[in-house]
Amino acid sequence: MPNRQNIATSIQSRLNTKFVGRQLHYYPSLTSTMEAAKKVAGEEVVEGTVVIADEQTSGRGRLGRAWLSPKGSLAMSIILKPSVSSLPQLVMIASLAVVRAIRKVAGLEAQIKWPNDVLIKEKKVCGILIESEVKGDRVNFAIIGIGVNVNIDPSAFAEISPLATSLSHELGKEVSKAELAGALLCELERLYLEAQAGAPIHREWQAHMETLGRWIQVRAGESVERGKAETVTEHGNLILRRADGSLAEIIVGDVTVIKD
Ligand code: BT5
Repeated sequence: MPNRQNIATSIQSRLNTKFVGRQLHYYPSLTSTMEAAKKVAGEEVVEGTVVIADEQTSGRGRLGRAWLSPKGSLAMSIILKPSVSSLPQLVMIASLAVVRAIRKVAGLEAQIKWPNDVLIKEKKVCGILIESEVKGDRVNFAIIGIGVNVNIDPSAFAEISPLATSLSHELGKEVSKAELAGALLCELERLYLEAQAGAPIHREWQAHMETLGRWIQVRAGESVERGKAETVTEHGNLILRRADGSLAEIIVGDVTVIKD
């Protein structure tokens, strides 16, 4: 059984980053890497600090939903200090980094479901959660939470099995979590720096988005919009064409496909 030091070292030996993952806190088990990262972020913290756990006992999704992360999955949180204007790009950066890392390490093609899911063959392999603390026009910190089903058998978890997949399930063999984490952090830093320099990363994001061109319903609280998903804006908002031809710009919500 590798010890804490070995796993952190194994991930860090794969990094060619300037700052992401240079400080890395690894835990065999945590309630949620978001909580642990928030504690660290409240103190003096180096940008790019990463918290990784082998399993989470109370992993969380958006809007208080649960995220299942048994051993075999990858759960990590990355602390960043972006400008307020680049906050909306974090979900694009994270999901694109996941798509690139999955391709590189597992050789699998993944798609993005707006706004924060990564899918393989229409099933969820990764979820992303962004939490931030903003005071005025200053971001104290933003935390990107990424959960990837790496080496789990989705059929063993009734609550997610119809909608979820994992890399090992798709590939028929296990994938190195350290290799995936290393590749993911490298891609994430690259995209983050490119985005800060003004690169139009929404274009690559859009190219991987399976939601586009489909008739969908987007629910956000009480509000429901239906229409054909046409495009995304540079901030990652979804542009929907309603049946009457008018356009709606959606900032948040949960997507269900009505028809292709
Ligand atoms: C998400 O929320 O997809 C964001 C998940 C973020 C998880 C990471 S892990 C590291 C960090 N620490 C945390 O505590 N969280 C972050 P949402 O879009 O709300 O989707 C949640 C829904 O996905 C649940 O209601 C389930 O239906 C489904 N789900 C839960 N666990 C899953 C899993 N392992 N695989 C696929 N689907 C899952």
